[in-house]
Amino acid sequence: MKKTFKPNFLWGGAIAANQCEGAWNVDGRGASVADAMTAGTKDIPRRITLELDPDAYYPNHEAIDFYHRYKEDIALFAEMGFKSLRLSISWSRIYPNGDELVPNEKGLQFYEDLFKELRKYNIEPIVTLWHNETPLALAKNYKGWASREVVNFFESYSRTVFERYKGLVKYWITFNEINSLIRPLGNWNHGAIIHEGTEYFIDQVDEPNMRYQALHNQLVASAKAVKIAHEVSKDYKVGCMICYITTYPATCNPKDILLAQKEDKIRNLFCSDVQVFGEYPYYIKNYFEENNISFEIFDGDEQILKEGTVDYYTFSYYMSVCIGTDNSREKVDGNIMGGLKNPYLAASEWDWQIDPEGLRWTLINVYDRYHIPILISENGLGAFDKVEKDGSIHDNYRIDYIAKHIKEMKNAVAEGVDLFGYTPWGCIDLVSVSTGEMDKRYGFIYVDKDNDGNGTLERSRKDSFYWYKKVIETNGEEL
Ligand code: BGP
Repeated sequence: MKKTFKPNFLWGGAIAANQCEGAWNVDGRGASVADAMTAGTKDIPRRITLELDPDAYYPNHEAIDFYHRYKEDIALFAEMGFKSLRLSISWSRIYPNGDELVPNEKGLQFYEDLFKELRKYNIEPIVTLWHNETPLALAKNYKGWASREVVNFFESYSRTVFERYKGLVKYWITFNEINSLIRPLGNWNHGAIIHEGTEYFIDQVDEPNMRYQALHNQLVASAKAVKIAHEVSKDYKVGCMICYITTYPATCNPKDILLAQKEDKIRNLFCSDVQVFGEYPYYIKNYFEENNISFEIFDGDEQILKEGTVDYYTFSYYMSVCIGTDNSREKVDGNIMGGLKNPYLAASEWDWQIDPEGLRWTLINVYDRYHIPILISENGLGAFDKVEKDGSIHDNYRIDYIAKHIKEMKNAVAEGVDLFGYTPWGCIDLVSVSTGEMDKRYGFIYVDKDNDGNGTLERSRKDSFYWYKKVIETNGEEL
């Protein structure tokens, strides 16, 4: 019998509050760390400014104004036949400074209305509690996630939303790409940590011990959130979310094989090992020792990690890299971390290597390890789009990218991987994290806005919109 996607497969798309909502200071919302990042491009790095620079442009402040236009956007998702939408709650809409005792009702009401709107169309919300946006005040007053108090604030925030949205939400994800803190790049938008001397997002001053303290605190906060969710409702399912950048050995030299295996564990598997198995894996202890990394594990933390293991696994997948011992080989950049160039692969205009078969490899690798249901919570191609005179957008490159990835998902499912959903990233154009651009577009829906903030914000359907609609209609049979 031919194996294919489950009949109730969660086809959909993914967005994040800070990259689409805008309305950054509306209805009582406080600023988040994302609001302190200026616009950039592939060649001009984003700056981090604790105080607003009146001469700079901050693309997240307005983003695509999803806050005011969500009904129109959800209607378009429904037209494509979405069964799910992965989206996030902006913490600073609920607790503007992060440390208040009472939540902001207007923020809570916004998400209630939003979830109800999704339910109207039978779109299942998959809600990320934290997607790269800690309240800015926690960065300024508490050293961000390096401070233990932030774990308590996050606990109140998660309890508030779990209680409020009972009956409206079933699937939760705790932290987006939690493994980002294994790299200095994660300091700001993941750790809410800034050191004197940091100016640019891509080149941050780093204190590894503090960064790993922040990561530990997030792992504990994630486990606490899982526990609370399960206490609040037995219907809640909570997942982890990993930025998986698949690591191939650059050659068949055993030294490369060993190095690639090690990197795969440190970069990709360590955090989910904690979140799925409930404890720090053996190899990370060696890694900490070798790299003189130390941080505080508080009384009771180990128990919390054990009790707060996730129900399902999710990951973002955009690309793969090669890992090898020969440093003279050509390097490539990547999402949160790069590696060596793979001569067999083409790359996007932002140099992310395109590797659909790597998605199959990764699905199998992860399922072999964890044996729990998997959802691909991000995947997609950031590309420039050209609007024709008649308003049409022929994004066949995007169709080609996604079709090839879905084909490999299907191959993994045929092998027996328990995949229950696919939410490609930026199903509507939104602000890029790495560069702050609008022109790095992922959407099936085009938004008329440019890198400098000009445009009508009008939405229109790209060719991929009609194509993806067919994919969903045929449950992935017609690609
Ligand atoms: C992931 C983030 C997303 C998204 C995506 C694409 O790392 O979880 O928020 O932005 O990458 O990255 P970019 O926006 O830099 O193209």
